[in-house]
Order: sequence, then structure tokens, then C-alpha cells
Amino acid sequence: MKTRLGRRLTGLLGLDYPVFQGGMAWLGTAELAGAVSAAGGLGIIGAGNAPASWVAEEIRKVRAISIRPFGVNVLLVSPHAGEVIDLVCRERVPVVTTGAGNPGPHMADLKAAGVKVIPVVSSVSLAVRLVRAGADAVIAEGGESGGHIGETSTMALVPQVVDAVKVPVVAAGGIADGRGLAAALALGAEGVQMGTRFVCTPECVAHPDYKQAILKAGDRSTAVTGRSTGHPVRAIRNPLTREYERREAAGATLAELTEFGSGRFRAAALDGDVTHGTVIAGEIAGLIRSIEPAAAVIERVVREAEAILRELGGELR
Ligand code: TUI
Repeated sequence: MKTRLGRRLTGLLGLDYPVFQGGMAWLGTAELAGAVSAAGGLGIIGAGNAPASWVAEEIRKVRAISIRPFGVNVLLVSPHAGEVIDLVCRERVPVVTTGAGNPGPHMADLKAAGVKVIPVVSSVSLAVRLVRAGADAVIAEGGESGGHIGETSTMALVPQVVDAVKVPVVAAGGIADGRGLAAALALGAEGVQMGTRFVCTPECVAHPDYKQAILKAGDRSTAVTGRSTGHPVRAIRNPLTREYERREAAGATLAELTEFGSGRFRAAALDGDVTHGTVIAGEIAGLIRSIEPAAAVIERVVREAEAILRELGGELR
């Protein structure tokens, strides 16, 4: 059995706290990533579908906010993924996380540039393959997460990934407070990644109505659409998700559904169209009740987890 509360992750990356900010497209800008990194967590620029020129500017801005380690999340389905990878290698970005695909083909270039590679995985098999290919750690993301998700819940996925790989595991999906961090550590993870929690910060550029939709959410407020396309996405239930479900049930093709969904996340995130836009959020949205600065989120989550770990003490009988 591995040391449970190992400090390998924070040591590996030079962090004060084992807390990552999810690399969210549109929402993971330099302002949020810089604030999280300055507070001792890992702030992550979400490259999304943006060109390398945009990412370069965000890297410059993060470096102006904080000298601490930060990351760039590469969305592997983006048409610009290759040029973003080249950029992060040139810029010697400390950490790259990847989403929605297999970063295997880019691993050699990233490692040669000294970039730490931490892929998001939603299965044990991909975790094992990527660790063999050189991943420095993995983020095991359960289906509670917002956005594009896998099939397995965090509670079941994390310990199975922990047992299958020797590198540090970061738990993601369904975590927004110290209870979530303590639970992740109990499952054998060495840290957590939170997305939805960091959307509800003043540093996140999400439209105020997007943040309000998360604050108003309850435990059953999210829905998963797109299972029939092979690209399931979790978002807050609204007229858009209902119309998408209607079209999916009526047998719309992948091309039709892709066209219907196109541009909807940007519309929600930046324009505040929370009715006909995709308000991506995880199941834990119902737990989030206030806008709180990123540094305060990190400090509170860590303080709460430490109190729980002390209180639990280690005796069951
Ligand atoms: O990537 C995410 N969350 C996202 S990405 C996104 S935008 C998007 N648009 C269209 C299609 C797909 C995405 C919105 N939210 N989280 C990380 C994540 N990665 N979750 C699941 C995966 C994943 C899925 C399959 C990682 C690897 C994978 O393997 C594919 C393979 O080739 O084995």
C-alpha cells in the first residue's frame, strides 16, 4: 500500500497546496490561473479551441501575476492543439494537462522540453497507457464533473486508478470543499482538481448570470446530454439541454447535434445566455453558495480538510 497522504505531488510541482484549478475553456484565463497559482495551488490556462497566439498572451499575463508554477490545459480535439503544444514547449510552461483525448503522440516533445505532463483520464486503461508513455501524474476525472465526461464516478474511478499506476493521482469531479479534498486523500489521491468551485470567484471571467446559475443550482440541477454522440457533456439543466434531449431522443444525427450545440458554451460563459447556452457545471454546483476569491477558496478547502483529517484521527472502534 502506498503512503496515503504522500507529498509527492506538491513536491513534484512546487506547490504549497495540492489543489488544481480545472483548465476550463473560455473560463480558465490568466486572471483566474494567476490568482490560483499566486495562492499556492496550480492555476491552469484553458486553451480550449483558442489559437496559440491567444494562449501565448495568457501565459505572459500569468507570468506577470505570479512567479509560481502554472499549467496550460490542451484540449486535444482543438484544431489548434498541435501549435499550442509547440508553444508550451517553447515557453517551457511548467505543467500541461490534457483533455478529451489521448496525449500520447505529444508526450515525447513535451518531456524533451521539460514540461510535466498530467493528462486527464476517465478510465484505468488510459491512465495505465499514459503513465507507460511517461505521464508525470494523472488527473482521474469522474462523471460528476462538468463538461465532457467519462462513465465512471469519482468514488469508483480514483481508487482504481491509484491502484493501477505508481505516479501521483489527482481526483476531479464532485469536489468543492474540504470534505471533498479529505475524501479524495482517503481514496489514495494526492490532490484535487476543482472547476465549478473556481468559476464562482471574482477572478473568473464567467458572465455574472453564469455564476448565478451555479449559485442557484441544487443537487439535481445538472443533466448529461450527448450520450448518443459519444461525447456526453454535463451542464445545468435549462431550455437548451431540454431541446437537445428532445432532438437526441428523436434520432438527430451527430452532425445535426454538433451543429445545434456549436457556440453554445461561449454564449453562456461570456455573454451570459444561461437559457439557450450550455452552462457547463459539475454535480457539486448545488454545494456552492457564494462567490469567494480564489485564494480564499484554496485556504478554506485546505483548512477544512486538515480539520477533518485531525478529527477522524484513525480509530474506527
Ligand atoms: O475534457 C474535459 N472536459 C471538457 S472538454 C470540453 S469541449 C469538447 N467538445 C467536444 C468534444 C469533446 C470536448 C468540455 N469539457 N475533461 C477531461 C476529460 N477528458 N474528460 C474525459 C476525457 C477523456 C475522454 C476520452 C480523455 C481521454 C479520452 O480518451 C480517448 C482516447 O483516445 O483514448
